Amino acid sequence: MKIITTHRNADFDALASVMAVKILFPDAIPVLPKQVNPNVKAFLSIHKDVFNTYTFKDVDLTQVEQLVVVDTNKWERLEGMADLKTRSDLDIQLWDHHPIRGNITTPWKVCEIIGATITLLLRRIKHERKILTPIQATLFLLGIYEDTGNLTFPSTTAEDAYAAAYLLERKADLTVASSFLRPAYGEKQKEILFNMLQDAERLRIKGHTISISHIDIGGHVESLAVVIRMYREILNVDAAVGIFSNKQKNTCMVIGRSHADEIDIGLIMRSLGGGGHPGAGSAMLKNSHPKDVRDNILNLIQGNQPASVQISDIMSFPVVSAQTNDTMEEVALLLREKGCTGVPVLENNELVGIISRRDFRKIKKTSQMKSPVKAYMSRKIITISPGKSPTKAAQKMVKYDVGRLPVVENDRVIGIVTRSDTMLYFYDQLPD
Ligand SMILES: [Mn+2]
Repeated sequence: MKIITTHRNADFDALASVMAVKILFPDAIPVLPKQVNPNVKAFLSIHKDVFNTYTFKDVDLTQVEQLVVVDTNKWERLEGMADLKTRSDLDIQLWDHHPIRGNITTPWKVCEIIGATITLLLRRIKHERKILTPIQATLFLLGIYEDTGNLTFPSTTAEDAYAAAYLLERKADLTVASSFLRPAYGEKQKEILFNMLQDAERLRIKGHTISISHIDIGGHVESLAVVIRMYREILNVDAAVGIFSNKQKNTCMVIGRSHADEIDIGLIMRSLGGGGHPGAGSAMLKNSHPKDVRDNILNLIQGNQPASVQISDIMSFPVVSAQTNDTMEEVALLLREKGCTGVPVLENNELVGIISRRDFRKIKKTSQMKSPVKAYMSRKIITISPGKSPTKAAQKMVKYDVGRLPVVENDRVIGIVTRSDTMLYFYDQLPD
């Protein structure tokens, strides 16, 4: 007899992987732990007839010759399989995507670090040209989406995304899938937000409003970043920090968000050993008392110098510029030669406009290329000073819908910062 099993509190990746093995080995018996996570339970209650499963009590373990384990590599995470652990004649197959090696040892394994175990199984299913029903495709898609946070977790690989595309081709139903995926903001998150709002501490530091709350969550809760975002919005403060302690483990998860340039959350979180970018970040602290964590954060905000990285660090200079009487032809050459998409236009060293590639669309006849740049340039000049932060530059670009900001100091253009400069800065700041 051949059985397939997975970890306790089976999630969609676990159930999907069990069912995928069943497609590869139709005579194998799927054995699920009694405890499965609530969404999987809801899914199974509707799909019971399609996905027939058993518990370890339904099978005579002494008859088992082959054991296929999916989505875990640890004996202690299986239910009712202890007797098999010591059987030397047992043939074990392992399919898993966890980076930390466990104690289920077998030469027959497919273990790779990838977004979801089901992706590894789909590789085999595709190779063997097995046919999937839309319902199977839907379950497998749920496995990928749940384990990769809808393909957003850093652990997601290109192969996970290709596998998702393959399942959509096989008619996976997105309406069904999304109704079973855990909503980012559920009952638990609502309760935490409500408690945080009730005892939110509201402070004013260096002209900015800041709210900070501590709450003991006693375990792992997902989507806390969503809770903090709502918390900041509801309290309408410049920056918000949540300290989520776990008394049993003696840990504190700190998550922050900021809309103020002068409060760089990423910088603060890096000081605490975490990471992030100026607008959002988090840190995990061990053996810290929430009260000390709070004091520490407030100290960091107090002493937080203006943004650590300033526009002067990311701007380009010297500035390539055009003069108002230059012809459009000359400017076109200049842009091509310097590889820029736009330049400031000066008159007597004073900034009077901006000309960009887009402005060339206004030209209808070739003769117009002889016209001076001042006829086509944009006179809407949005500038920034060198001491401001990249966040501020990004905000201005979005607000005024411009792709470049001349950097002005004492009425002189000393540099230029473009959309791609600010984007590069933010991409560098993303945590691994
Ligand atoms: Mn998994």
